Amino acid sequence: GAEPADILLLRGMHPLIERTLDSRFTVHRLEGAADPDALLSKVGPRIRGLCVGGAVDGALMDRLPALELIANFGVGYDAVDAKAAAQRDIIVTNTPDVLTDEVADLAIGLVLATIRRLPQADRYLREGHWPKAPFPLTPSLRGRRVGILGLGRIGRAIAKRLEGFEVQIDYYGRNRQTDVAYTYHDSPVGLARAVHVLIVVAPGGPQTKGLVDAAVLEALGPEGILVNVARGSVVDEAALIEALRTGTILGAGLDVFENEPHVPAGLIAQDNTVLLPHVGSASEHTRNAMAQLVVDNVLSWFEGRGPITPVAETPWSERT
Ligand code: 8YV
Repeated sequence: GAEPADILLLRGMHPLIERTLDSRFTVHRLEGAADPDALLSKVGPRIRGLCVGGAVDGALMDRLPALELIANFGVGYDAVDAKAAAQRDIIVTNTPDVLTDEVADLAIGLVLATIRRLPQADRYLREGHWPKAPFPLTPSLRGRRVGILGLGRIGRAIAKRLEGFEVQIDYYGRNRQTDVAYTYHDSPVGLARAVHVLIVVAPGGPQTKGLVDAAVLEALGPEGILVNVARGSVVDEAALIEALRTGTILGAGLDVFENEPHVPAGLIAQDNTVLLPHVGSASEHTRNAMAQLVVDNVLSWFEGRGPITPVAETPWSERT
């Protein structure tokens, strides 16, 4: 039937996405173009689909007047201005569910790595200290209370895993959830005060910016561990560095940062941090599943069946 739709990629995407799009669509790539701006001016008016793993603002949308779909590789889409998309009748899709268990697994790993100081113990062995003296005793998860900041899909999967660890589970979110037995707190400070380990898994964006601030870290206290697998923006990084430096909290396990891939020297300098390069969903298995869902959204849309996983700001209802 009709000509294949024109799709734009701003950067290289997962090979499954690149391959499938190449076989079904006319794909334009901004990265590596001799003059990306000129390319955008030339093909922009024909672009109907955009696949991204990074920022998309209203200004870019305005250069793509025929754009119908923005397919985001990732469940978090704080870098995509979904309100601007909604105003322009553009659907945004993300990749929920397929990464939930992977990120929850990683969160548990990061909790244990941070509290039992696993990377530090590994370094201790490699540096040859073991024959001279045993590794210093560490804090423990035993008898601790764990708080989840943001009890969404991933937060619930983390809580479910924690049930097996026999720790008490508390949470904070915008609303109390009636179908869970975990203890609800109506503020981040209240949650932090009640727990020893605080796991941040709230979505990013302006609504949660700096939610974990100096007051929350103070409430978490000198035995407290902060773990963040959500977005760097949810934590006030400067306040966190200060809290780690002064012993206001005991340690932090971080998979995300305010200005990735740049990690402040103040975090790297601390021995009581475990720092990961944003790998929550980064297994071959899960990245394949995410890529497949991006592709499925694009195919479904351009075959006239609507998006599979539209975000809340751009709900889909069959237009009649
Ligand atoms: C990233 C993530 O999307 O799903 C999310 O929200 O943070 C990750 O899976 C990934 O780094 C791809 O950009």
